[in-house]
Formats: sequence, C-alpha cells, structure tokens
Amino acid sequence: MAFTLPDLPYAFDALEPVIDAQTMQLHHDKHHQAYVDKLNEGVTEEGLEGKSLEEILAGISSASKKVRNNGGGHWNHSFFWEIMGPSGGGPSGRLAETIDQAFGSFDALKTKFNEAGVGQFGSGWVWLIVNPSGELQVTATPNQDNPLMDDAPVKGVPILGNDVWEHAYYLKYNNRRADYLKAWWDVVNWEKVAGHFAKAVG
Ligand code: MN3
Repeated sequence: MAFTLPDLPYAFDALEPVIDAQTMQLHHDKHHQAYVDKLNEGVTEEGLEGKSLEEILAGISSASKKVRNNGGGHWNHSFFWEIMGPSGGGPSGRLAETIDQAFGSFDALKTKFNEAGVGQFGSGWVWLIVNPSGELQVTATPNQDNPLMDDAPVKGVPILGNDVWEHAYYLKYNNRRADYLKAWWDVVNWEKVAGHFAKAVG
C-alpha cells in the first residue's frame, strides 16, 4: 500500500526546448522519488497507512512537517507531470469561456499567473484553482503546500499548476524564473486541464 513514483507520461526530452531533458530526469527520478520515499517513512511513523493522499492532505494540519512536505511534494509533482505535454495549444470550449469571464482573456490569466509565480518568495507553486464558490482563481503556495491542504489560506481544487522551485528551471533558466514561467505555457496539456476543470465544477 506504499506510495509509488508514477511513470512520466512522456520521454524526458518531450518538453524540449521549454524544459530540458536533464532537468526532467533529475526532477522526476531524484526529487520526486525522494518525496515518495520520505512520505512512506512518515506514513509508517505516524500510522497513516490506508489513507489516500487526498485524505492525508485534507487533514495535514495535524500531521508532521515530514508528511506535509513530502505528501505535498508527491501530490504536486504527480499532478504537474500530468498537466504537461509536448502538444501546446491553449484552452478551448467551456474552460476558455470561463477563463475569459474570470480574467478578461487567456493572456490576462497568463499575466496574473506569471506574476503570482514570480511573486512567490523562495520555493513554492503557483496554481489555477476552482475555489469553493466554483470560480477560477490564481493562488500561490510556499514549499510543497497546495490548495487541497485543510489549513491552506486559499483553498480549492487545482486544475493547473507550475513548480517555481529552482530545481524546476535552474539548469536552463538560471535565476530567470520569469522567463521560465513565460515559456512554460507552451507545454501545458489543455486536454488534461479541461478534464480537471470539468470534474471540479461538476
Ligand atoms: Mn519540483
């Protein structure tokens, strides 16, 4: 019942030139694997066996830092690999309409999301979520926190998210987080994002 590292749904070099193969390999095989291993240790130490990852995150305020950081790390990265792909493109249909209603335009969403990513001090994530009122909202979280955690200041269901830890971009972009955030939109898998959106709004 231990948590396991999911396979990447594409090759390490599939997101080139936006994300280089070496970054993908280290990020998936080393960083994500470490979160999985440490999460499994924490789950055993704290008697959380049998709970789903979502259940653990929904009660994270009463778990240790170890389970918080590594449980968040496992969930965030599993989600992140899935919502990327070599296809590119943009949102369509109901999701595109809802983005226009919420932000004015897709470009305006990108600007807001990128600003939140640049503005996240230190390590963290930037998200597009469906909030409890059923509206799209951009939010950022520190470390490996996410909006599914019961003590998140802004809660909701992520439909899109980007990793702004330096390990996600430093080899290619060095300290230029803003450039990484701008380029990253070319590797979003909008079919997956639309699927998360449809599920979140019901
Ligand atoms: Mn990462």
